[in-house]
Amino acid sequence: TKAASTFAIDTSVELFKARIEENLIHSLARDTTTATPRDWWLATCHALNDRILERYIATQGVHNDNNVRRVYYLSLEYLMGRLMENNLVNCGMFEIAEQALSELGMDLRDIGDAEVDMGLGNGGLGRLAACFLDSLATLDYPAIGYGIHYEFGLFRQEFINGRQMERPDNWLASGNPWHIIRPEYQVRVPIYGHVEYKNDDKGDWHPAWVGAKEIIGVPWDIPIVGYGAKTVNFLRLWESRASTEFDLEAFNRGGYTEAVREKAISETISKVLYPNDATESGKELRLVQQYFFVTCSLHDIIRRYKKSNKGWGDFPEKVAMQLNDTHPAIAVAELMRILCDEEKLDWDDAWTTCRKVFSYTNHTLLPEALEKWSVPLFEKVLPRHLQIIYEINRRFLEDEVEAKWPGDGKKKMELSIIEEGTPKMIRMAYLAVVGSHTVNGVAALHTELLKAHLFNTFDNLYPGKIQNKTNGITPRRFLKACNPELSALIDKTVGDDWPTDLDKLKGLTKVAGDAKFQKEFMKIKRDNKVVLAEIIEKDCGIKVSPDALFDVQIKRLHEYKRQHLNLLHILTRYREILQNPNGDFVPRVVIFGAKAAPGYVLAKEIIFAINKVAEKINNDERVGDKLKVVFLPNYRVSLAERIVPAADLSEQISTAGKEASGTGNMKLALNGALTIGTLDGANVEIGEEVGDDNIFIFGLTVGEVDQLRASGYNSYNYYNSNENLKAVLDWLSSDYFTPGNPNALSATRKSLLDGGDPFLVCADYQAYCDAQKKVDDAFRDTAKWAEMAIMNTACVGKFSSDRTIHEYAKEIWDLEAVTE
Ligand code: DL6
Repeated sequence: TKAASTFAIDTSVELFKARIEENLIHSLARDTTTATPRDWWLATCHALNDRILERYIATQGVHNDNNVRRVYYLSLEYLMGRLMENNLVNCGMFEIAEQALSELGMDLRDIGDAEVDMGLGNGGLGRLAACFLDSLATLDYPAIGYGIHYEFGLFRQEFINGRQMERPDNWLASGNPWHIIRPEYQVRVPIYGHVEYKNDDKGDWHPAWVGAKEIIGVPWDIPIVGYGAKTVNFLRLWESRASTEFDLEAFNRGGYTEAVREKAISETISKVLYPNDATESGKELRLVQQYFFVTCSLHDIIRRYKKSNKGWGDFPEKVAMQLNDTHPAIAVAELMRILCDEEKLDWDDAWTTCRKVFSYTNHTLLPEALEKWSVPLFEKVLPRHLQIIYEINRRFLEDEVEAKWPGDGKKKMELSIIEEGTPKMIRMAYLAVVGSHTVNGVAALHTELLKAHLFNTFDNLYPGKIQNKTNGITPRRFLKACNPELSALIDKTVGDDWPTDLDKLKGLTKVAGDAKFQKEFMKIKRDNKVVLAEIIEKDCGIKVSPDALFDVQIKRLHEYKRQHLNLLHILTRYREILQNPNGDFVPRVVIFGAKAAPGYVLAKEIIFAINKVAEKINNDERVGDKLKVVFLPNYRVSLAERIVPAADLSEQISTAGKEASGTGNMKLALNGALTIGTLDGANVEIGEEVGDDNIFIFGLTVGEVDQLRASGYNSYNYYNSNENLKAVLDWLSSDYFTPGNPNALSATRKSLLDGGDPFLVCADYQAYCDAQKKVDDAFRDTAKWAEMAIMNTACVGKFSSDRTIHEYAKEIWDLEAVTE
């Protein structure tokens, strides 16, 4: 076994400089006088990569030689963002690179802007996967992520006249220095076809999947560098290719274009990420994507297992697989197919194996986000898997459900993986629950609600199977790298080991009341606000004052997240300013970042409304600096890294019971923003950690939401009895914000009144406005605000993804760290 420590990371500025120059010439055919920022970025990445790949080889050597147990994270999404800065920080090379580039006349931050985000995810779920990879490598857990090498990631968002336009995200266009193609591990994937029964030598009949089309999966590997660069794991992403370059027959007939058509269809599979964060209703290509990456990954896992092991007995000893939501849940049926049809295990042994390796994370309670596939579609794409799912279901209902509730047909209907109806539907969440040994929610409240509602009967059937694993975020990217000044202040105050031991931040509580520390802390916040103000001016043409309160709501646009509640408060404040132009208002900049799913009409109308209201307010001289509204286009990880360090207030205002956890809430609190939020998702736990005095909680609780609904919610009652609410809603259907076009913004009002207000915006409106007044009062007292902000940074150590990953490793995966 090669000791991983044989390879040291470069530590000298001179050496690194030489590497950059060498790469400019030899990899990019440039010298220092002709290089563009993109060339400098690539040369720096290549220089760093040399070191990373040595560590990668060392880590994989140790893992393979010792035949270690690994966790495989199966996820359709990874929102990685940019990699250069993060890799430099994790390799301990950031200052060296900064110095080397500065001696070469370049600025590290500037060249870093040449890197296009790797945006292969929609939002929280994909970013969580990326944070988990960072923590797994940092904590030396043997882990491999599997997913799809989408040619186009999440769309680029532009605003034209205030409306969202989607543009393709061609993230590979300027080259990618991080991924390595591995054609030797390509996998052949059968799909479509039908099932026939074939006779074996002993006269027994066996199902055989025949007539399938074949596609090829080619893997690309991205090294994942842990903090300290001891361990380098990797993310393996599958690209789909045609199994034959051309249909030769068509080609010979002169049908050149037909011949190429087949190839193009196969390559469509990994072409584009579906841009919905919650739902994807029944699209065949989406099912094909799920199956494609699952079967490629399973075959790869099995190939690796067979290299070092004989038979199947040890498979559950060596392999743990985490299903990130139901998107990879087809893996349960696919592993059964491989074990029974290809490897000839009997059903019971295969099933025992399956249940020992899989575990499943649920990320949502929204009914429309719970994946179901219609049986006819499923049968067309995966005929053999449909049979297997029916058999899993039959045994589950006849053995387990019958044993627990004998003769109870209703329970069987309720728990069946197949939902009756026309057409019948396959409930993927149920398949995942039945096929896994453990199921988890992503925050304490979410897990409680899973057990009380969605999976209540499963919780009775399998007590203890459903666990909580509260989400976390990596403090390397979301504090150390994105907020270097604050990090340096923290190093100076509590020592520099907090990036891997975030509870160390607790030490800051001692200085939270100290005037000198408060001054330093708030000066850094202000400097970060200056940087963000420059971005706002550049991207939106709006000048904002860094002395105003920066009020931030950054997340996907969704009714349940209630950006429109924020809009109603903006309108309320605007009215107050107009009614009392000389009033003493706390200046505010309300900042939004959000993409709407392209087909989500109301979400796009809400974006339009915010942009139009912003335009009016920002140009109203009576308002001046008292209120500015900014919608930054194309919200993405790298933009979040600029917004988060500059935020004063974090908007976490979902309807209670709807946000599974949230992770933006954690990033903002860690960087000293105070939360205004409902008792939803992880807000509850953030409140417990920072204390009631350091958070602004408002609104209906889950219990109150249920009660209100049960008693017959009518938003008109609030509209008719609240003068301000009535005024701002009516304002939206006037032509005040869209002169000459009175109904241009009325979609929001309509959904809140005639549409029944499904997310109780009207019910929470007054409590929200009251809480915003408390925010103003707190912000006026600068020392008090500073103390509260410091307390937030100090008290959110729990939300390091290292804590989350340790819990998964211990309580779900039974995984040991490997350090040679
Ligand atoms: O667990 C990560 C993240 C949570 O923090 C968010 O609260 C939740 O909305 C999000 N869920 C999804 C839904 N996707 N599906 N299905 O992205 O997960």
